[in-house]
Amino acid sequence: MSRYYLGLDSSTQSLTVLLIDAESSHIQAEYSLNYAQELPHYGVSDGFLPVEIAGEVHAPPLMWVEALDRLLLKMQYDGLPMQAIIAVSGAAQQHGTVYLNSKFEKTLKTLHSKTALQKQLQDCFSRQSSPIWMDSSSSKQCAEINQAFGGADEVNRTTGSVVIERFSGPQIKKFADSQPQAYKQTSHIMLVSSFMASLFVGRPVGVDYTDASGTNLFDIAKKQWQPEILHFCGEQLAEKLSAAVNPQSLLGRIAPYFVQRYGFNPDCLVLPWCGDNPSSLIGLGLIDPGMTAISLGTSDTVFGLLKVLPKSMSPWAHTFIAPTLDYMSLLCFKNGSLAREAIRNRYQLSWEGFNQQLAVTPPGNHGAMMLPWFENEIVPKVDQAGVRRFNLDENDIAANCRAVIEAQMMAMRHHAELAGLSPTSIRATGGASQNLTILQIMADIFNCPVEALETTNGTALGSAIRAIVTVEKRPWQDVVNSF
Ligand code: ADP
Ligand code: XUL
Repeated sequence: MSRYYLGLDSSTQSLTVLLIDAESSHIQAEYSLNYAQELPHYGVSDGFLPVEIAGEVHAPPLMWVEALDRLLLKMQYDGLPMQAIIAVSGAAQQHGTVYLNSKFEKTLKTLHSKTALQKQLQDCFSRQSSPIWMDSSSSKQCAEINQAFGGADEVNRTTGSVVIERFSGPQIKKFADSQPQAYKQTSHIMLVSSFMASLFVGRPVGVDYTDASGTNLFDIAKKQWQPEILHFCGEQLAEKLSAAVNPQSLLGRIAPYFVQRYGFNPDCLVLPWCGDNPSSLIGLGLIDPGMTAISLGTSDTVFGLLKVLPKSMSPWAHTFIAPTLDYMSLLCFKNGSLAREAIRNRYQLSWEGFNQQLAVTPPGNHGAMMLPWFENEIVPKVDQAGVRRFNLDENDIAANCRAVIEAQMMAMRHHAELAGLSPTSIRATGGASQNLTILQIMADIFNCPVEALETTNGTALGSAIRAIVTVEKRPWQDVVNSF
């Protein structure tokens, strides 16, 4: 008999939902809603509002709520077995913060099933828009936190990351400092993940450990908020955030709103939501150290599981708590596909032509090297963009094509090792992972096997897997392998 689980992914540009059958280990249904296309009345493009003040990137939280209602309606309309869903879980874009007033708790408790969720919640926000992970406007607060807590290395050791603009702590401090009145009227501060989980369970819930580790406010060794940093970032912040929750716990049963409106079973269980990167760690099956994901997207990211915290924390990596309650390390390289494209375009090549150039140069490129920093780089921090060539003639097309790829792969390997990751097998995703010539260079430089995965929904799948593991008390290995 089928055992259904729902996994959601509230990402920057869209909401995705997967209906999974744990019995057959199949994805039964998949829906996705793009905010810009399907909810144009919120005025977002690419998932965020037009940027009015440099560095401030916000999104309207009601849009995420309406997207949820719309997707569930589609599922019900298509006759999916809502009544048979055992548990619901999800993951969301990390770091973004949602600010709610005192009406929120009561409204959630008394939701009417005849009125759309976003209509009932519209008066519940003490801040109408949410700063998201693309916001880089909190440099002042980052400097203040660093100064108060012994500098970047010290905060990194405790919270898993150096203080960084997009993380929730500096963002909350910026709101508390610049809009003290509105901050005072805020009863609950949530991350996108805990906000979405609260809707499902019909009461405000705390941030889960995985997403709490993307705030600069959480002690990742003790798995609890760091009280001094909380106090420094905002008055009564501990109360506004409430205690962090274990991602493998059950929050309770689904709110009556979803039972009456969409036909969920009143016994359907709700789990906490995670950060999207920790969730895709599971969705990609990376539950053993050594298994590493490399996503070759607009930017390149490298992440993998850590069983223990590294002795010295890399200043470039983010260390998060994983859904398995191990740790994970994540590195984000800004010069990814755009750097590869810049070289390809410089010599007017197609990807096929680019690959032919790679094929005529040997590994090691006769010692020719490039530092391909077309834009300011995050890992390592480079504030003066510019391509640096060593022993490399700009007119040598083949050597330049190989140099950009070898440079990226060597940087990824080097920084992965500094972050405590020792890749023994790599799962490659993202647009450029369809390029097998590039993946061969990755395999050569990391000296390990590389598999290309087709994973548009690894994040939502990771959440459904976490729900199955938690509810059915099955080993991670067993559930992950079955998918
Ligand atoms: P996003 O980060 O927006 O999700 P994607 O993972 O979709 O990005 O990757 C998009 C990128 O993939 C494009 O910028 C393009 O450079 C790259 N790409 C697509 N096809 C190839 C290819 N055959 N070889 C190398 N790169 C490719
Ligand atoms: C990770 C990060 C992004 C967001 C959006 O630190 O900022 O990957 O989670 O997906």
